[in-house]
Amino acid sequence: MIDILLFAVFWLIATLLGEWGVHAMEARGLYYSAATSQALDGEKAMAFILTVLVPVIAFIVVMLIYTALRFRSRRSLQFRDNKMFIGIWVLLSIALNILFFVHPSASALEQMFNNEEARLNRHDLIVNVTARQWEWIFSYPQYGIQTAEDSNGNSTLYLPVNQNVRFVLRSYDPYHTYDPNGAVIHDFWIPAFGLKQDIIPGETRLEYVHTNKITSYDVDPMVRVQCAEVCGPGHPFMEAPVHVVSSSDFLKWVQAQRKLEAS
Ligand SMILES: [Cu+2]
Repeated sequence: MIDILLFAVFWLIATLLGEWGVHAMEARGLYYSAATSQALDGEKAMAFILTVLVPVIAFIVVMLIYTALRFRSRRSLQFRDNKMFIGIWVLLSIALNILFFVHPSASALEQMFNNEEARLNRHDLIVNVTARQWEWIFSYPQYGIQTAEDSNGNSTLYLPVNQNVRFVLRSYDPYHTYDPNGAVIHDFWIPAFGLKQDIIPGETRLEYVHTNKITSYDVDPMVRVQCAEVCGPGHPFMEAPVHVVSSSDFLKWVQAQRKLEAS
């Protein structure tokens, strides 16, 4: 009896410490500071799973340490034949898995699809993304920008804040000397956007985000486009900085890009 009480006390302490740690991490952004509403949904889902799992992990770790120290002798208590303990353990594991499948996985996906349908309209910013070995090409058909580049000629992605953005993703190589269609699979990944999508040659894929924070690669390395599918020797360098700016700064950038392309 005293063992169960002691174990309960240790389990409670470990759980409280773990929950405190999860919430401290969550307050600082779990892995990245989310820059789109989709990334925020993902972060919330991750925080929910961690919150539920902390007592389970604490139970296992405390149980391992406690039993190893307390029941070292040969005349130890054995749980091996305790059918009720095994039954409860297996049933709880199945229940937890079903819970996570329904919430947050399926519920968050449904919410994302609903948000997307509700928000999509003809005022969305369209960005055509072309992946080639080994470079990203961003064009803005609504603004007549063919290739968004900085003054050094490197691809950059500029987006206004609080804006619905539709990415049209293609793998194609307009600069290829003999076969523009001889493309390979790439993967469009912006960590801070909670967005990752394979780009298959011959296919056009769409992705949608709603930007909700002014940020850029200059302050956070997670705010960048990174190829996430090994696509040849240049793969690790296939990245481009992202800038989420105010709408007036975005229009200024559009003007500057047009001048750059006209020159
Ligand atoms: Cu690639």
